[in-house]
Amino acid sequence: MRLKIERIGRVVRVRLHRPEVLNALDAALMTELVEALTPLDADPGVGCFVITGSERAFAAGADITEMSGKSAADMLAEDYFAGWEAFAALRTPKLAAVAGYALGGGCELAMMCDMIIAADNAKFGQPEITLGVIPGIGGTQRLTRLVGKAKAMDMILTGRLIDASEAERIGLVSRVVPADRLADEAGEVAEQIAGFGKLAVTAARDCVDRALETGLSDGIRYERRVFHALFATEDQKEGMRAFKEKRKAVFTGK
Ligand code: CO8
Repeated sequence: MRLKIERIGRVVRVRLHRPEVLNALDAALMTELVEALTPLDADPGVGCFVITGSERAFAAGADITEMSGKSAADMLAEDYFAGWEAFAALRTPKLAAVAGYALGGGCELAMMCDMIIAADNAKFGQPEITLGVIPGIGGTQRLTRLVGKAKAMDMILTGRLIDASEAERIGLVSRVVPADRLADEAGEVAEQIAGFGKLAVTAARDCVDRALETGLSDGIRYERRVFHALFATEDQKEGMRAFKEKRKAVFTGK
């Protein structure tokens, strides 16, 4: 087993567990992750995923040992790592809680999540250029959209690692916390998100993601239609009624 999965209420915490290789991401880990999370994604009782690693490494990249012997024909025939798209497409919010190394595919995995919370010892990087290749699980595309061309080129062309405070400054991560607070902070944020109505949460992340793919006026029109549609939900009625009654809303995801 390459994963340790624990469900606490509406939050599912997934710990990558290949300590002997700093959680290097191989095809088996990818398959295990997608197979474990797909049914949970469809479960209305699950409101947030937390993806995490060890204190030393979130993930030190794609598994170089597994990749090194492959030919271009192998890569094409297997469509190597296409399964990560299924992870990115999960609709339940995904929080990456990153301590230690998040390099190459590890940084890309964190960027596939909706938010990254970093421990103060976290290090992010896209060092693929040092191996004679380039990021291949979305790094050239997501990093550029998240932090802009200047920093993306700097990281991808030099392979330089950045620390947590630089990652926060350039907008790659949402929050930085002391390493011994990481699990608690991620758990609290996940619980908060999972406590809101799943329809509204799903709609909100869908609209934010749309901003990375579309022009402003199309994006605003899209947002407005989604906003209108949420008025068909019980959660909207409950949320606004609870506000007027000065009590905490109880969302049902309907
Ligand atoms: N793959 C396989 N094994 C790894 C990896 C990895 N990515 N990273 C570390 N390991 C192994 C090491 O080989 C070592 O094993 P052993 O004890 O048997 O020698 C063990 O983990 C511990 O690592 P180190 O001894 O190197 O630990 P250090 O603390 O000295 O260094 C580092 C930690 C800096 C993280 C170092 O291990 C390192 O540089 N790792 C590689 C980082 C890297 O280059 N990552 C990018 C990989 S390429 C990638 O992600 C491309 C994704 C695109 C694929 C798309 C396909 C379509």
